[in-house]
Amino acid sequence: MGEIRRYGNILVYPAQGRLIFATDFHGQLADFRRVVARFRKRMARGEDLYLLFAGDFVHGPRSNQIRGWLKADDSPTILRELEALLEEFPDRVQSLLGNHEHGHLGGPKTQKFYRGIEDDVTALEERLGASRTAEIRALFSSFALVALTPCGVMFSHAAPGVSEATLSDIAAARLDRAERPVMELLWPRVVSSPERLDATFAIMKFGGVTPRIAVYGHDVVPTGIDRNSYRQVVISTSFAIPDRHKLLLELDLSRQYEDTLDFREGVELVHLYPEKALGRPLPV
Ligand SMILES: [Mn+2]
Repeated sequence: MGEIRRYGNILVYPAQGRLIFATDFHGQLADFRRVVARFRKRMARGEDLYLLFAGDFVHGPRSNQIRGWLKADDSPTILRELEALLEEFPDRVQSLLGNHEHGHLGGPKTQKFYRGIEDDVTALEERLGASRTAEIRALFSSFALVALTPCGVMFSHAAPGVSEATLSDIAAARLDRAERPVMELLWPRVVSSPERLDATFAIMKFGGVTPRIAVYGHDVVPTGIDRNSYRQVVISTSFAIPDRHKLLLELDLSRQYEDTLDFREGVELVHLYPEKALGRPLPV
């Protein structure tokens, strides 16, 4: 079996096994548990499996914002269960930093739910108390910024519109500040031009592999996936979309993906709630 190598803020996956990618829970506990249950079940069967999150576990709706697909904010429970999962599977479960976690380390304090009141970071830290806040800051400090795979796919929290940084700048970037390469990986909703994407992929070349596809979360795609590009794709696993559209990406790390058309429904694109999406359960 292979193993993940880590160079500062960069994770590099092996060319074998399967990788499940899920992102952007924003305190939606049932979705998080569903992903974890799937992972545990398959690990118990002895699969060579990895689970990669792309951050934004925290900050959910205020009580008066709960309606429709927005469930109560269970961020504190998600973080507890995430810590337990990371402890149980240190070589198999990883997370990238989201902009909402970055706010707890020194990045901009997000105002997704607490706009006009305070901010999401302060609200959660008050809820957690001082000692627990210190623990979750330590947890977030351990997150990576980018995950690279030999199959041609790179992962980040947001659209990776990196401009001038080198790979070693990104590997060494401090997470407790709002430095440019960090902000360029945590905030854009799309890479704005083909040239910018080419430049990012060139920067992310590692071990002879230049990424061909960027996969990220951050934005909310109501249908679970934004397929507007062959080279970059948003996956929505949880927050603010109907259960029937909640989506995981699952890759075979031993193969090569040339463009997003290689992501097939039911193979790479896996419904979180297949029984709601397809009217029947999938085998796993
Ligand atoms: Mn985000």
